[in-house]
Amino acid sequence: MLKNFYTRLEKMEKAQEQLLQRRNEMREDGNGIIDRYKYPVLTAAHTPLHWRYDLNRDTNPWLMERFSINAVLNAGAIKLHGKYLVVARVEGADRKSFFAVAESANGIDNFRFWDYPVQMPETDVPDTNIYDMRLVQHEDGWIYGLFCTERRDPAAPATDQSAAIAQCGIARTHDLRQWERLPDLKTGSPQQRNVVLHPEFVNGRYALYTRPQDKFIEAGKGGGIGFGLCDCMEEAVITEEKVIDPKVYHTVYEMKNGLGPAPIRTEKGWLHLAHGVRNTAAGLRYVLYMFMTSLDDITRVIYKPAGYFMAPEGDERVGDVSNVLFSNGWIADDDGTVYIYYASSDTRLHVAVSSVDRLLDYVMHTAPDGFTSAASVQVINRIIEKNSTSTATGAGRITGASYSE
Ligand code: M1P
Repeated sequence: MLKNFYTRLEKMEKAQEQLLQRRNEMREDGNGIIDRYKYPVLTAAHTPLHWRYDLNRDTNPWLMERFSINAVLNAGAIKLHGKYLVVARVEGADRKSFFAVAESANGIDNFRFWDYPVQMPETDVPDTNIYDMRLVQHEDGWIYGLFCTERRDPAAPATDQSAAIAQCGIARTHDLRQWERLPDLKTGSPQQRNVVLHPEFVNGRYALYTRPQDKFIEAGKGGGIGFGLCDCMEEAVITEEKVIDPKVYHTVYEMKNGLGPAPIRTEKGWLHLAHGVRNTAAGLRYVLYMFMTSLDDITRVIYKPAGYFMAPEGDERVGDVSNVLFSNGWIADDDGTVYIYYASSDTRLHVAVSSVDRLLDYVMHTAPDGFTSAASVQVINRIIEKNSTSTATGAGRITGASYSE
């Protein structure tokens, strides 16, 4: 038994080290807008063995897993002191999520969790479950982490053990190690998820993107991306919430949507990444889409390409909650590279890479949704027309068969 303990432990350590040291490779099938990487950057298997196993052979002679990790997903992201850091949502086999920081030197591979997960301080009403942190380096000097705090609905009868209330939890830090918990955000909405702090003051006030919702899953009369201002973060209250990006019939955000990470400031406007949800016969489908808001009025959407920016592909399609892509973290590097951290099917975390220039080109030069099939065909026809008249290299290549009498 003793021999077996050490042999297995050695094997497990070796296998994990190989996983952590594996170089990631850019896939070669990019669409010009983004490049995906071959391997997920974080999975349950990346979590430290010393979180999951009691490594003392006297108290754990079978080398049993004492705490199982189910998934590593939706991560906030930030670059600090030259390191690419993600605050991942780690979910145990007990279904509870918590936050844990993992760091990498290049943003695409060799992510390693810090020794301890984040011990998030509580408010007076303890959180049952916390998840999906948006990290924001605010111009007030703090790094804020806004996340979803979920608790059982106190009004639900004992027969209903699934009714929950989601609200926005707020914490701040300077180093991702020591966190100061602030009171939860107060808004008029019975449910609030996907709340994001804008990195700059707006008229001296804190600006937040919200997602008002009537029920825990169903948006009801809410469901768009909202916006509101508050005077301070120590007692954050939004009295007026305005929807700036509503859900719309027969789009990829027909059922609900929510902002992803905090927007990136560019010289043309604020770049936003969001998720849109629609219902299908196979259940909800979550995809990512982008839009841009004006620098003068951050509530005004000035560009919004039709449809999705990224949707689940290949292995990404399957997991605990299949057919889901979700992103709440990206990093715009000094050289213009943008690292997009996205989770697939609520199971694992990936990275895709683009640049501010490419994203601006995508957002500003991709046709907006025409909301009808006929409008979509017109967009294609305009592209074909351009290709048949253009003399630029690479164009004028219309080789398909055409109908003639
Ligand atoms: O399961 C998909 C996602 O569902 C929720 O997102 P939303 O609030 O937009 O419905 C969140 O629980 C999210 O964590 C999860 O990935």
